[in-house]
Amino acid sequence: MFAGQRVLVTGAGVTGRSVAAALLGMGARVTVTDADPERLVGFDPAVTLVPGLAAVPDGTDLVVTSPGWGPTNPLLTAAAMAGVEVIGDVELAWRVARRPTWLAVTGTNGKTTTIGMLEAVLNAAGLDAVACGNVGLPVIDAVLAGHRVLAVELSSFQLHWQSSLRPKASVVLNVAEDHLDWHGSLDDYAAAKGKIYAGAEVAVFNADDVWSTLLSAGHGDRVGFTLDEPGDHRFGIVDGWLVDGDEQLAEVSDVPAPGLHNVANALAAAALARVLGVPAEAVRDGLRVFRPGDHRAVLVGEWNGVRYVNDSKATNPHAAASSLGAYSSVVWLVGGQLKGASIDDLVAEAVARLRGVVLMGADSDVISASLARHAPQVPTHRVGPGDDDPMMAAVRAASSMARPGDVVLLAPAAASFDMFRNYAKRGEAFAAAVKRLHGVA
Ligand code: UMA
Repeated sequence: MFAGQRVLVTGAGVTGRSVAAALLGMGARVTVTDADPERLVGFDPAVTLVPGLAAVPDGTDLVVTSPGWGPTNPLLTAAAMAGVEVIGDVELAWRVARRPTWLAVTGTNGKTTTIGMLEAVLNAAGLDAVACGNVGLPVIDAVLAGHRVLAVELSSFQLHWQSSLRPKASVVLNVAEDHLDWHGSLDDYAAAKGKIYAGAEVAVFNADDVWSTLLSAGHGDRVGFTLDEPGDHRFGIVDGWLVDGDEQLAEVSDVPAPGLHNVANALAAAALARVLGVPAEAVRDGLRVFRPGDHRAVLVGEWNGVRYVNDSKATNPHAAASSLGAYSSVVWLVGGQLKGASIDDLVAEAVARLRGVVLMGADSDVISASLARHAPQVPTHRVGPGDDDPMMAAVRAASSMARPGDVVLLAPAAASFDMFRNYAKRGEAFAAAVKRLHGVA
């Protein structure tokens, strides 16, 4: 399909590497560019590597972009102006093979947890299914590996760059402010998310989320889930059971992750899996074996009656709200890059739970102003930009505020890139600082 075509791959990260290798394997003539020359190493010698490419090379047939490249990137707009098609890695994977069954998940929060649950449930039913996409394994790799079912996590970036995807079933878990710096507005962000429903045979929607309900309207066979009794919808909770209509699937206590939002994620995973006829026992068994990923509400340890919880994956206010909602008395470590999102509602909602707040990172001024407006009585500590071990300083300050029974919670409500390589590194720094403070390892 791509033999002899000249394809420009933008980005030499996780996606670009897989895409370049796949295209080369299909006989394409591949050029890769990246703003960071140090990323252009370790490629097959047949790939042309050009750091910081400013113009699309003559004769280029197609551009395949990595998801992090925004729509206003000058190279991508130049390609579009020159009439060269620009697609993302997910679109490429879809064009390469439609044979596997695609079950697709997006949403501001809970995507990775839901995908993990879905993969576990499908595997418990004996299906050859793999979690891929934004979760870390590029979709093209999952496609070329020949898996029968793809549990695909799609980010709004990936959805923006795809156009013809037709999943067997799709879900938007929820929509709240995030990535506004990339998309420009909440409407554009939500519209990108909504593209997951275009052409889906079954549109699973969260009846408790307005955006999910709206975006799914008019698409495929609609299947709703709710944290209430199902009522008009198929999936819900009755007497502590996750149900599909009259059939009991699993007990709420089978969901191995804290908080009601994770029960909603489990319902979404069950609804998608049931589209493939998975039996109730497999839903229960899959949920029981699933383990939430690192940095998602992970208990680091308990000292002097204070629990230390790492939820570094809470990279936007909506995720942090769910995280804070799981505990009654919290010393909250917050801060980083808000990406244009407002934090006011979160602070106003959380105020009754806050023993104290420790602030760090780029948008500390914005968060501090919000705390002054909505939680002036809550003690706060700000970690200065000049501190040479900011996470240790933050943990030490949080620990001195905490009382027995409290949770010291890293739920930053913001991206990590101002201070760390990614949210995983931030979470690791937190766990290491907590352990060092208590003389462990
Ligand atoms: N780059 C440029 N110019 C740009 C932007 C980036 O040259 O304008 C280069 C960078 O120097 C880097 C490369 O592009 O070398 C990075 O590309 P990328 O940002 O698309 O990242 P990948 O390494 O390809 O990883 C991507 C996803 N990252 C993003 O969408 C930002 C990963 O999701 C995903 O796991 C991976 O593809 C496999 O599908 C991460 C993420 O943070 C976990 N996702 C966001 C989220 O979940 O909130 C959307």
